[in-house]
Amino acid sequence: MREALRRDQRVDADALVARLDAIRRFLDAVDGEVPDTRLVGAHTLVERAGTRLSLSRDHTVVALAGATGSGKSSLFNSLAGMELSPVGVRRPTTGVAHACVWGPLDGGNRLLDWVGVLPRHRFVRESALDGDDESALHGLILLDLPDFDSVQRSHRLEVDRLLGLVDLVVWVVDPQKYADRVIHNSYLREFHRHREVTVVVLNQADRLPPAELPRVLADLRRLLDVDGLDGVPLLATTAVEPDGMTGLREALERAVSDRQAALRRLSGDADTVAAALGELVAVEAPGHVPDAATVRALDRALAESAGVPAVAAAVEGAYRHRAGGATGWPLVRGWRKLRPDPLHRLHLPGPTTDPQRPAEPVLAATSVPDPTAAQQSALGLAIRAVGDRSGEKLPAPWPAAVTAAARSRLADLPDALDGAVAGTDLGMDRRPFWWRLVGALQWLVTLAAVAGLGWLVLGYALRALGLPALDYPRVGEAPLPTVLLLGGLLAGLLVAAVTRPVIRWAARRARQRAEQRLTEAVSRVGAEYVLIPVRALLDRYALARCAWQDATR
Ligand SMILES: Nc1nc2c(ncn2[C@@H]2O[C@H](COP(=O)(O)OP(=O)(O)OP(=O)(O)O)[C@@H](O)[C@H]2O)c(=O)[nH]1
Ligand SMILES: [Mg+2]
Repeated sequence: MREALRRDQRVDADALVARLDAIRRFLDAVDGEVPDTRLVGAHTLVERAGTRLSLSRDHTVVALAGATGSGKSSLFNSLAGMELSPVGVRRPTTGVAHACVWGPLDGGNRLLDWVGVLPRHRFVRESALDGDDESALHGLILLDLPDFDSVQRSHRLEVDRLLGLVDLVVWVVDPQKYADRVIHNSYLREFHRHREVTVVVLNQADRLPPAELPRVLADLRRLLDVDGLDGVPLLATTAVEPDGMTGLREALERAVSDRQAALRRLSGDADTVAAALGELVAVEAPGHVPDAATVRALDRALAESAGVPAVAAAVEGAYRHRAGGATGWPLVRGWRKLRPDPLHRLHLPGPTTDPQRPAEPVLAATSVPDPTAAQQSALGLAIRAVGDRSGEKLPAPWPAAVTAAARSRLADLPDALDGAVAGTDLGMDRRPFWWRLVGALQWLVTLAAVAGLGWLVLGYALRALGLPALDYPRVGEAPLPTVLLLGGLLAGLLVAAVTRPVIRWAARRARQRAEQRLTEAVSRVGAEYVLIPVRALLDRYALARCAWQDATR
C-alpha cells in the first residue's frame, strides 16, 4: 500500500492526474459488476478532482472548521482584518459559509461558485492601505464554516459538503472542548490520510493560565496522535489579540506559496479511495481457469444435452441402413428401403443416395430429442461449476459475478447446440466406392441366378410342350443353368455374409467419427456461450486490478 505523503513531499500534478485516470479506468472495468454503493467515493473523487484541477490552481481554499464557539469567525475576521462574519454570543452563530479572497477575484469566483459559497457571502481582501502586507496571502480563499457539532442539521450537512471540497482544513478547537468525542471520532480521525493538508489550532489560548498552555497542547497532541494525525502542525492562537495568530498566518502563507494544498488534498483523497477499492481486487487475476477437468465435464454435459449420443447412434444405424441398401441382395433392396433412415428421422442432413433431396439448411431445427430434466440439471451444474471454479479465489462480489457470467447465455444454449448439431458434417454424404463394387457384384450374381432360372424354366416349358429338349452345357456333372442358379444364389448369400461384418465395423467407425465431430462442435458452443463470457469477466477483473495498482503508485 502507498505510504502517506510526508509534509515536505511534493505532489506531481501529472502523476496525480495519472492516478485519477487509473481510478476512472477501474470504475469502467467494474461497471455493472460491483454495487454502486461501494463505488460512490471513487465516482465522487473522479468528478470532484476533475473539476478542481480544471479550476484555478493559483488559489488555495482553506476552511476554518470546528465546534460552535471555538472562535472560527473571530479568527476569520482577525485574519481578514475586518468584521466580515458575525461573531456572536448566541450559539451557533454562523449558519452558512463565508469566504474571503486574498488577491484578484477572477479565478477565485469560479472556484467559489463550485464550492457553493453565495456571492453575498464572498469578500475580497484587497485594500490600497495594505501595501504589500497582504501579498504573502495572495491566492488564499479562506472559508468560515458553520459549526459541525451543531444542533442545526443543515449546518452539519453544509460542513460535511464543504470539507469534501476544500484544499486545506484548519481545525479550530478551544480549551473547553478540545477533547470532545465528536471532533475526534467523526472528523479528525476521518482525515488521517490528509495529514499534510491539516492544521490544528488551539484557539482562545488567552483564556488559559500561561503555565497551563503547554500541558493542554501536549494533551491535544496525544489525542491527535491517537487520531492518526501525528505530525500535523498544532498552533496556539488568540483571535482577540492582534499578534495572537502569527503562527497560523505563517502556516497559511506557506500553504499559499507552495500551491500544493489542492494536489495534496486530492492525493490524500486518492489514497483513501484506492485503499477502499483494494478490497475489491485483493488477489491476482486467475490465469488458467477453469481447469481442464471442469471444461471436460462441461463438454460432456453439453454433448448429452445436445443429444450427441443419439445422433451418433443414428449415424451408425444410417450407415448400416444405407450400406445394406447399396450392397444387399438386389431382390430385397426395395423392401429394405421401406424402412426409414435413422438420420432422416432426426431431420439431419440427409444422404446423397437421393440427389433430388435438397440439403437441409444448416440452422434448421433438428428433431433430436429434447434434453431430459436430468440432462438439463447436469448441464446447469456443469456451467455453475465453470463459474465457481473460475471465480472461487476472487474477493466478493466477483465470484457471484463470474457465476452469473457463466450462466449469462444459458437461454441461447439450446438453439446454439441444435444449430451446431445440424451444421456438423457427419461424414454421411459420400457413398464409399466399395459399396458400389459390392453392389455391382450382387447384381452380377443375381443376374446369373436369374439367367440360370430362366434357362431352366425354358427347358421345362419346351419339354412340357413335347418340343425337343434343350441340350444344356455341363459344368462337370451339373447342367450350366443349375450351376448358374444355385451358384448365383449361393454367391449372393456369401457376399452378403462376408459384407455384413465389414458394414458393422465401418458403421462403428462412422459413428466414432461423427461423435468426435459433434463433440468438437458442441465444445465450440460451450466455449462461445460459457467460457468466453467468463473469460471476458475475468479480463475485466484483471483490468480493474491493474488500474488499482496504477492508482496506488
Ligand atoms: N478570549 C477569547 N475569546 C474568543 C476568542 N475567539 C473567539 N472568542 C469569543 O468566543 C465567542 C465565539 O466566537 P465565534 O467566532 O463566534 O465562534 P464560532 O466558532 O464562529 O462559532 P459558530 O459560528 O457558532 O460556529 C465570541 O464571543 C468570541 O468573542 C479568543 O481567542 N479569545
Ligand atoms: Mg462563526
